[in-house]
Amino acid sequence: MDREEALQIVKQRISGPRFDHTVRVLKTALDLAVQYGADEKKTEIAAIFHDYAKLQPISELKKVILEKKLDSRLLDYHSELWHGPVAASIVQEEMGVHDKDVINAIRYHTTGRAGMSLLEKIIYLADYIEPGRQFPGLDEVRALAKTDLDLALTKAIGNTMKFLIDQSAQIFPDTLEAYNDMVK
Ligand code: DGI
Ligand code: FE
Ligand code: FE
Ligand code: FE
Repeated sequence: MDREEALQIVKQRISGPRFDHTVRVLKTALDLAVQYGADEKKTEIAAIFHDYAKLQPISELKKVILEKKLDSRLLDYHSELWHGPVAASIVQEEMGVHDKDVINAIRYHTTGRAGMSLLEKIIYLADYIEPGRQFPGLDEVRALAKTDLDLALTKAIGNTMKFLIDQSAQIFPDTLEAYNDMVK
């Protein structure tokens, strides 16, 4: 599947601001891929599809998690975490994308996990620093991304955890494990 075809498929499901976000993530991820030596074709497909399930109703996301036997722990955590694993499942089964690394980059783009691949790191970080985002500490992460991918990712995951703790929100185990693995 080429870039234009993938963008057309995604645009049918997530138009408007969410599609614009996807295009910015694509651009940001490709810049990171060039800089850090990741496969550009894989980066393209992962970035374009990462939020494919973002606008699906929670009830539909839940249905896919149950039917496709995705990580059942997700159901005990915030529904915000469900769209990555569901998108990964749909992209694998319906779009014929079978590259494990691409599928994992989509699946773990919200939480991260221990032992992230270069592509997984790039998609997580591109989603966090794309130019349309603005939250505290973002300029520091953007600057770090230009020189040190791992340091930037560590900051991004740490900032996300601080944000969750400030709201007394639950932290999904993969998020914590990603952080612990990065600072090890
Ligand atoms: O889909 P996007 O908005 O582009 O971004 P995303 O998929 O990274 O989702 C970001 C949201 O996910 C943000 O509000 C923080 C939240 N999040 C990330 N890790 C966790 C989490 N929320 C909970 N409750 N627990 C987590 O571990
Ligand atoms: Fe997302
Ligand atoms: Fe993210
Ligand atoms: Fe996103």
